Amino acid sequence: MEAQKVLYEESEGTAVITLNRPDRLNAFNEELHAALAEALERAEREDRVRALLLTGAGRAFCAGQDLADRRFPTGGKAPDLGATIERLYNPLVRRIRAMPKPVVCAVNGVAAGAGANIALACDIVLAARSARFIQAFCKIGLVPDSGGTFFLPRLVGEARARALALLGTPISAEQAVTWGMIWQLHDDEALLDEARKLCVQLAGQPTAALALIKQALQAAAVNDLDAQLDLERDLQREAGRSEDYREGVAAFLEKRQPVFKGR
Ligand code: T3D
Repeated sequence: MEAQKVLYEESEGTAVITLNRPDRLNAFNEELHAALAEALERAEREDRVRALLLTGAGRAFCAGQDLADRRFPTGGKAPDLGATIERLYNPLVRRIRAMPKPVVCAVNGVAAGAGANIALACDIVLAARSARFIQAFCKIGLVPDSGGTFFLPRLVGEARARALALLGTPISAEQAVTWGMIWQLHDDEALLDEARKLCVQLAGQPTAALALIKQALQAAAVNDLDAQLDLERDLQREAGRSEDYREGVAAFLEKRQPVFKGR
């Protein structure tokens, strides 16, 4: 029987989604894209899921597009990569960014090309000490996609983003933390446990408010201060009407732990 391209498991309010083509370093082919889209849709739909954890099977997180599917005969017609970006990669990045639940990425090994940028699209990124991030596109004559040209300069600054994109130099997990590109690094053996713990923590938080926080931060990338202040007002109005806010204030005043329901 053929192995599933994405593994899906739920526990303690977390959906663990594992890219599962380890022999190809979890490179994306059509099947992996389809399975990942389905897993993300499922995690979004299930009310009991309040945080998502994305990781890879084997020694890599993801090596980007499967280049074996991009072989074209000498003199043959070039593939329309714009079409695959439009149909597969852009919807994936948009889905992660718009996910109304926190998405944690545990980068368990090398993350190259679209694999690196999909990790950076997640809300909180942890990496194994042995992980590397590579903007591999320039090595094969392509442009960083999956939001790389958007996320990178915002995360690490223009100078570093330009060098990373133009040179394709691998960045260690340690360097990525030092530059503020990712949140934390952990020893390889500890990474998944730490990522699961983080997800359990997030799943116990007022997750409806976390969705609004994601919305505000996403909008801040394009808004001016006035527009952002207006948006904060509107989102705070919405948050203030939630059951979780009521519970949060009550628990604080009663000096007890809150029990949030994500509503
Ligand atoms: O096409 C479109 O639709 C547009 C969208 C593009 C998005 C993109 O992501 S473009 C960028 C594609 N990715 C790359 O260019 C990265 C290619 N891979 C590498 O540079 C290296 O493999 C790594 C740096 C990721 C890891 O290096 P290393 O030395 O640890 O492993 P390796 O020996 O190179 O790879 C192990 C195997 O995985 C090897 O196969 P083999 O020899 O054991 O049969 C290698 O060919 C295979 N592999 C790795 N990456 C890919 C891949 N096979 C197909 N596609 C890959 N991307």
